[in-house]
Amino acid sequence: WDSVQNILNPAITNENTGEPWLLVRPLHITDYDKGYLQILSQLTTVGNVSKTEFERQFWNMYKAGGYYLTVIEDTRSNKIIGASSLITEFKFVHNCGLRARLEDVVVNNTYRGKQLGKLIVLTVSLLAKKLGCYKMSLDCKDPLIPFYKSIGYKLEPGNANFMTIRY
Ligand code: 16G
Repeated sequence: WDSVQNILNPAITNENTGEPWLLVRPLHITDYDKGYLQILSQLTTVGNVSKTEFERQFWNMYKAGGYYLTVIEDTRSNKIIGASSLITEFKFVHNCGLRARLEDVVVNNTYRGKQLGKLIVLTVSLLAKKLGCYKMSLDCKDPLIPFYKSIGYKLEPGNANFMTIRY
């Protein structure tokens, strides 16, 4: 996580938010107590995840490598108020390239309208670029398409199909 901090630090200053009490930083294992999962539950089903399960999964991600989970903390309340994840994958294609996925982007609904979504997505997008990823992709609900378009993501003609199989 230190290396992530080093990459992020020049680009992310508190001035970016215009509200110096808002801090953009990597997820920390103690963020279970700062409401990280409550924030994610504004995006989708989280389920009943105990602190032990959270910590085990945190270390699974740490050991696997390639997970850059980023949060915004309101340091006045010590609560996580936004999140965004960059996940990287090694590939053989694109000259043994590195591919990035944007996942689990959410900003607490009481903090919306402050461009924090943009800030946190641009943060991890910049990180993906610095890591040398050849592309970053995401899937989202239809109403969010204009938001992602506004920060440079494009629907790829003939290649914009998102398919899933659920288990
Ligand atoms: C959105 C999210 C994805 C998240 C999913 C949850 C972004 C860019 N995309 O697609 O990361 O995991 O919603 O929905 O944040 P699900 O529970 O239906 O998979």
